[in-house]
Amino acid sequence: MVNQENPMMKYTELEHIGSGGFGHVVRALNNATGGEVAIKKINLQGLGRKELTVNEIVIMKRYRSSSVVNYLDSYLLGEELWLVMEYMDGGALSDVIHKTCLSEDHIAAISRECLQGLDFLHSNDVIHRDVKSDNILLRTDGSVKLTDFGLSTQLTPEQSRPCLVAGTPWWMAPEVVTGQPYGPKVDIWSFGIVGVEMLEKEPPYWDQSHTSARRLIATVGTPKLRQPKLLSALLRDFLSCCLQTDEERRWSAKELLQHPFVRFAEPASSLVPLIVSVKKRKETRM
Ligand code: 3AM
Repeated sequence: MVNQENPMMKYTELEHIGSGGFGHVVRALNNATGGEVAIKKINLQGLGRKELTVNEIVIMKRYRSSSVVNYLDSYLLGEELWLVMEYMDGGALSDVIHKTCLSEDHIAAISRECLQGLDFLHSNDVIHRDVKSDNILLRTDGSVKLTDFGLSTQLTPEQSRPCLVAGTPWWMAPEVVTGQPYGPKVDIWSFGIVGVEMLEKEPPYWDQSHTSARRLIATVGTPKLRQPKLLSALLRDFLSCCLQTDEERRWSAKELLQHPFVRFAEPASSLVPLIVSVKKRKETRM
């Protein structure tokens, strides 16, 4: 499944980008092409880490699109797996959310790009299962892409409605936290929570523990917005279509792409000044 060559000959590491429970990510140069890549160095020794990594590679290799971060190569170095993927120079949406204030126009354009990614995955019977602003990456050309497929699942005729509780608690849909069988629309709920993050900088119940957040999601249903009166009626309606407790009434990615909030959104290039300004601010603080 992995490339047998020595990646040290092929790539030159440039800088450490960040770390997570899995290991860390570096920016590197492909010596042959001069192009930049991101290398996720995954420590395979953690609990369940091998399964998550194999899953991530299988899904990334199988599904390529302009709205998902594309897989380039992978290498095994002892207990470390190097996952080489396209480099997203604008960083994560979570960073943009924390460093600036997004306008409704920005939210609409980002939403359309994310929904295109979700529509692509769902049309291929894949559920991402960990949609959150940390897993949405940006590029300074305005592109917005989904990443981190470790928890994603490929639906099959035998397993078309999983019930395994998977994801990050605050973003989980009610049917996930209550252990019901679920479908691709769990990603739409999580995406609705990303909408709340874009407005309020954090998901609902962020100050609560995992357990309390899950209990509140199960009992409260659609979360209340802090200042709904400050939002346009279109944005409020769009979020309510994403955050329907009843899966049947929750819109699909394809339907949401037709919602007027998203349909009349500015092109992705309108996000360039925002992404570039956040990147510059990060660089000057380094
Ligand atoms: O630690 P921060 O949040 O700054 O956004 C990801 C996160 O950054 C970044 O690596 C860190 C650890 O996950 N990251 C992940 N994949 C990336 C990619 N393909 C990436 N940055 C750029 N391109």
